[in-house]
Amino acid sequence: MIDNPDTDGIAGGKIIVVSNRLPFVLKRDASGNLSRHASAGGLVTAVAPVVVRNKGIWIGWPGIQLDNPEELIPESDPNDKTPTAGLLSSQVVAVQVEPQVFDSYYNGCCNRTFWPLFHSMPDRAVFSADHWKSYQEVNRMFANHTIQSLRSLPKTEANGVACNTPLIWIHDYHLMLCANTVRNVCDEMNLKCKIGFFLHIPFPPWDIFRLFPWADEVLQGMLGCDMVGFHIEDYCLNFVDCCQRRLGCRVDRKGLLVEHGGRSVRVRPLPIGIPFDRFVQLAESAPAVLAPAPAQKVVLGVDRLDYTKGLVHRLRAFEILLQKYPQHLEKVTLLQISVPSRTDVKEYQELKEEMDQLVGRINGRFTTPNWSPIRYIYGCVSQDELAAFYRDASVALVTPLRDGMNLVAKEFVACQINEPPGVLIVSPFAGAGEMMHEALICNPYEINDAAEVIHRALTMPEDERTLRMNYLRRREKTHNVDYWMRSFLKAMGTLISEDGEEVLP
Ligand code: GDG
Repeated sequence: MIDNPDTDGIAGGKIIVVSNRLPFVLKRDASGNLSRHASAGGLVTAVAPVVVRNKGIWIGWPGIQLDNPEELIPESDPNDKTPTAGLLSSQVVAVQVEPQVFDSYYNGCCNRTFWPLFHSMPDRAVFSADHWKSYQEVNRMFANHTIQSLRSLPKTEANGVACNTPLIWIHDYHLMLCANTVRNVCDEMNLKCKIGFFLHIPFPPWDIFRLFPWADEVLQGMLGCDMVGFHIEDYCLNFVDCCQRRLGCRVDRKGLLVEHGGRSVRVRPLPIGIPFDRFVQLAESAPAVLAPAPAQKVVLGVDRLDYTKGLVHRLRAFEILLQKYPQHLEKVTLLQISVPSRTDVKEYQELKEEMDQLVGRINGRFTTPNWSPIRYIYGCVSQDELAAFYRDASVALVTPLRDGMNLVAKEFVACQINEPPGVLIVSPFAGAGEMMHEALICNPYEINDAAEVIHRALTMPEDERTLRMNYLRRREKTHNVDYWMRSFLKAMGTLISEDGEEVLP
């Protein structure tokens, strides 16, 4: 397979990426001027450079209300070092949505319905016909922009021939209806395209999914694609199962295929990776920020402040550890970084309150004149600081109650460049727990056992730590974010081989 710098192996066609957010955030200064601000994350790191090189298009919400639809998006700064450097404003389509509709779509349907439901927490899910109407409307808007972009692409020499077919890649639970609309319009207008979708969160089992009152439409929306990708096989099987039971589709569980509307839709596990080498470089150059006293150990947690991440359970487990194993008193600190998230949503405000109280209670219980058990950062740290934390921590606690993949587990192992290395603890309910077998696996609901696992990590012999970490690092280095991108193109049948042939999915 080639890594052609001109085409990235995309067989002749252009790529159009569609995601809720653009790969950068727009901000307006006091004089009203707009500027771009980097947004981190696997999607941007992997996909933005491909869109730049391929002269593709990115469609998304810009993060603010523009003055009018014609207001120009600024070009990227010539000194820009982020993955979106060189992404021309002509390659960016900013989707503008009326604030009230956006709120109902985003804070309502996306974050109060799909997010808890797809993380198998139905008690937290709100089912509202108004939110659903906004979701449909916003998905239609994204689909219309996608069709306009498709029509604006220059005609290729052999228009309509498979190798020149444009590729549309839609992302995540915000846009599950988009593909079907795009496909229907393309069929009517005889426009050729291939459509792929990737879900970054889990796809729930049938018994949970069926609770959603408009479940048919969600499945039909996704089945507008040629290929639907998930992080792991379990989510693929859940999706296939739901298509069969809800829509009566013929399915092939082994081959992961769903027959729908006379087409065969491929379903594929495509576990996301990280820019491994970039994290290694950061870890090599980042100055130390933790200045622990000799023989002090840091147990690290890094998460958006989200109820799926198991933060309350984690703090309770740490409290039990200190109570049961007093040898860790004054020797071990839990450093928890909690990035503010979805602060407009009630559940998130309540979680913040609960965490504040719990940290206060545990610190009040154990703190001595020279030591506090928990250092709690409610905010965001820089990439350099994050890499230094990952590098210098003895243990990383990645214990979500449910998580599509979890990139923190992967970033931690990439940054573990010191000898002897630390220990990763990961929940089996994260996609990462499915594949990072050499980590210590810990059920976050069982807080007594979780305390035992943390103790085991803190007392693990050096040779065992090294052995486990070597395996973990080797896998993440190979299965990095570029590998993920290539796997997606291959699954779409759009990756060309060295002899110029398309690589069949
Ligand atoms: C969704 C799915 C899936 C965190 N704190 C800081 C910071 N971060 C960065 C981490 C990491 C990212 O945020 C978090 O990624 P996760 O994967 O852990 O979680 P979600 O945000 O929930 O992502 C998830 C992912 O999509 C990709 O498909 O793995 O399952 O839920 O990259 O480094 N970055 C900086 N400062 C911080 O304080 N700079």
